[in-house]
Amino acid sequence: MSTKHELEGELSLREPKQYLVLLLNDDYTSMDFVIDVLMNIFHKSYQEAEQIMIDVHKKDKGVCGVYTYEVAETKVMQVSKLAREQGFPLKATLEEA
Ligand code: TYC
Repeated sequence: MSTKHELEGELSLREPKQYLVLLLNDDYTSMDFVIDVLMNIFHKSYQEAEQIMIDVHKKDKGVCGVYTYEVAETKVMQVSKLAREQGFPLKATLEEA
């Protein structure tokens, strides 16, 4: 019989670490642009995207997905690039899951 600790050790050898991508609220990015970002970069449905956007707007940040480091980092950069191109200050960050 393996202990919980041993099982966690085995899992960490097999599975890559996971990272949360968090979207941050600001006063200038339009709600429609945030919904577009969530649909196009994070592959959310319109309904999910609208709910996440409202959550971030009210609570200042919110999770838009959980990915391996490289994928999470790419999403953060895609958000910055698209926001910069459209003149919005929208930012996303990474957090270890
Ligand atoms: N607070 C923004 C507004 O009122 C909307 C917004 C929501 C901006 C989520 C960023 O991550 C964000 N227009």
